Amino acid sequence: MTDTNNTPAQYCHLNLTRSHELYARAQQLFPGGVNSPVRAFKAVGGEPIFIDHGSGPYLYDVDGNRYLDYVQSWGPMILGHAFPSVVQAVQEASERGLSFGAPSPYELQLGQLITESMPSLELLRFVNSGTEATMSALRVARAYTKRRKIIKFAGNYHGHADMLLVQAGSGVATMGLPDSPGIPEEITTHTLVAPYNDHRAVEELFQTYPDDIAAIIVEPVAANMGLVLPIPGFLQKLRALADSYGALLIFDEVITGFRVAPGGMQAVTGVTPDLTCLGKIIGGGMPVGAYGGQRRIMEQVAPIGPVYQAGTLSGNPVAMAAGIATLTELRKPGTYEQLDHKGRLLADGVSEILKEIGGPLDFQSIGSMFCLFFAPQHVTDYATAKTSETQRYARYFWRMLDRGIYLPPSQFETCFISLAMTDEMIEETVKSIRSVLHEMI
Ligand code: KE4
Repeated sequence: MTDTNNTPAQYCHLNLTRSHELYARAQQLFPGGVNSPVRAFKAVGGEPIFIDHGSGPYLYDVDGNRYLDYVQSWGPMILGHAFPSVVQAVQEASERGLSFGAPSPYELQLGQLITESMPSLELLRFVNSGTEATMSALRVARAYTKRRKIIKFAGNYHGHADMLLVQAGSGVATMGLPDSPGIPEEITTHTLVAPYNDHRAVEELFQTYPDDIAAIIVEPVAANMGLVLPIPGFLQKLRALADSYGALLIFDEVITGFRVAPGGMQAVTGVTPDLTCLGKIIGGGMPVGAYGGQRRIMEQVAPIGPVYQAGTLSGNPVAMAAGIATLTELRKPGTYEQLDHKGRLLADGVSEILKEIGGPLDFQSIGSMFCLFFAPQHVTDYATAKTSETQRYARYFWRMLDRGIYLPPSQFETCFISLAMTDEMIEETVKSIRSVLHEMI
C-alpha cells in the first residue's frame, strides 16, 4: 500500500479501545490528558496508548497489545522493565519505610557507585529530576563565577526550568513552541543560545560577553532534537573556550550518563566538565537526579556554602535502592559490550536499508541510542533537524506501532535499546523498518 496523506494513525489497526476510553477521562483531569507533554502523541497525531505494565523488553497496553519498547521511559529502563533485582530492591527498601527526610546509607551507596564511574563528581547532590539537576548546577555556576549569563544550544533540552526554556528540544521542539509563555524576559535575557556543533558561535558569544558568562551547558550527545552526535573536536573546543574565559563547562549527562558508557560521554571523549548533571538511569525508573563536580565548586552548596538548594524527597531510600540495583547490574562484565553490540546490529541493518532506499533519511546512532531522521540531509544541529518531514515520521511511527514496535512519538527524541532485547528482536525490528520504509516510498 503506497503512502498517502491519510491521518497517520490510520496506519495502525490495533485495538486501542480501552486506551481511547482512558484518554477521554484523563483529558478531564490533566492538561492534554497527560503528565508530560511529549506523551500526548501530538507530534504523530492520534491518541496516546495507556500502558498496563512492562516486562523485560516489552510494554503491554491496557488493550493487551504488546510492544517492543524503544522509548524506555525516555532512557531510564536500560535493563528492561520490572528487572527482578531492581524490583526486589524497591520492595525491600519500601518495607523499611518509604521516606525519612534524613540521611540514610542508601544515598552513600548510590553516591559511591556514581563517583566510582564518574570521578569528576568529587562532590554531588541528589535531587528528584533532571530539571532540578540542571537548574541547580547553573545556580552553583553563577554563584561560583559571580557571573550571570549562560550558554545553551538550540535544540538541547535540559528540563523545564525557566532560564532553560529557550530554543529547547524534546517536547518544546515537538510542540513547535517558540518558547514557553509565563517566563519573564528578565529571566531569559541572560540565556545565550548557539547552534549545536558550532564552537565559533560560542567563541563569538564569549567575545561579546568576555566577563559575564558563568557557564556553557551542553548535551554531550544531543538527544532531544532527535539524536545528533557532536562533531569531532566540538566538546574539546567548548572545554578550551570555557577555560580561556573563566567560565564553567557543564555536561548534561541526564541521558548519556551510564548509557553510552559507565562514565558517560566524559569517559568516552576524555573531556572533563566542571559540573555534571545526571538523571534517568541512576534512578532505574524512580525519580532521581543528581548534580556534582569539582569539590571547590560544589562546596558552594548549602549547608556548607551559600547556594541554597533543597528537596523533601531528595535521596529517597526507595529511589536510591532502585538506582543502586540498576548501577550494580550495569557493572557486570560485558554489559556495555552487549549494549554496543546490539546498537551496531541495528545500525548495520538500517544502513543496509538506506543503501536500498536512499533518502531523504538520515540515521544516527551511538552505543544503544539511535534515531532515524526523515530529513533531506545529514543532521548536525537544530536547524537541520527541523528540516525533517515530521508527517512522514508520524506515518512511520504508526506503521511501526502496528507491527508491535513502540518508538518515541516525536521525530525530536531518541530511541533506546535495552539489555533485555535479544539479537532476534533487533533483527525483527530491522525487518519491520525495512518493510515500513518500502511501504512509504
Ligand atoms: P526530567 O526533569 O524530565 O527528569 O529531566 C530533564 C532532562 C534534562 N536533561 C536532558 C538531556 C533530558 O533529556 C531531560 C528530559 N528528557 C525528556 C525526553 N527527552 C523527558 C521526557 C519528558 O519530558 O516527558
